Amino acid sequence: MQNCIFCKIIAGEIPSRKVFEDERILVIEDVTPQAPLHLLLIPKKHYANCLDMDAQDDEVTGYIFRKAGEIARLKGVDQSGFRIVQNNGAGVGQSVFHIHFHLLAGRSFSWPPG
Ligand code: DGP
Repeated sequence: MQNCIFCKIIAGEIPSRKVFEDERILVIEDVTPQAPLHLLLIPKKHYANCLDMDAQDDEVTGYIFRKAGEIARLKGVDQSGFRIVQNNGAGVGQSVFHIHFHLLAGRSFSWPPG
């Protein structure tokens, strides 16, 4: 999608620090990390957020969660714990309207989230 920063990163038009990539998803380091480990798991297909998904998108979200677990293990945060966050709407902090999942780890986290 034109003017989507994550589509441009996926297309290689904007550089990123890549952690994993395959035909379905891209995993990169967040440019403004909020924890010692802060990754973004991004489906390559553009949709804004949960509100924009249809049935054919069901599979990729399960895939992302499984990959998040694999990456957490590889990064050594599986035992200490990690948080997955996905914002839907500007009112709760979504700033990039191409769905993505934050994987955060490496510090203590409070609940409820702020
Ligand atoms: P959200 O607020 O949930 O939409 O998260 C968007 C995240 O994307 C935010 O943590 C900052 C990150 N981000 C924005 N622009 C870029 C970029 O150009 N490169 C990378 N790696 N991350 C970006």
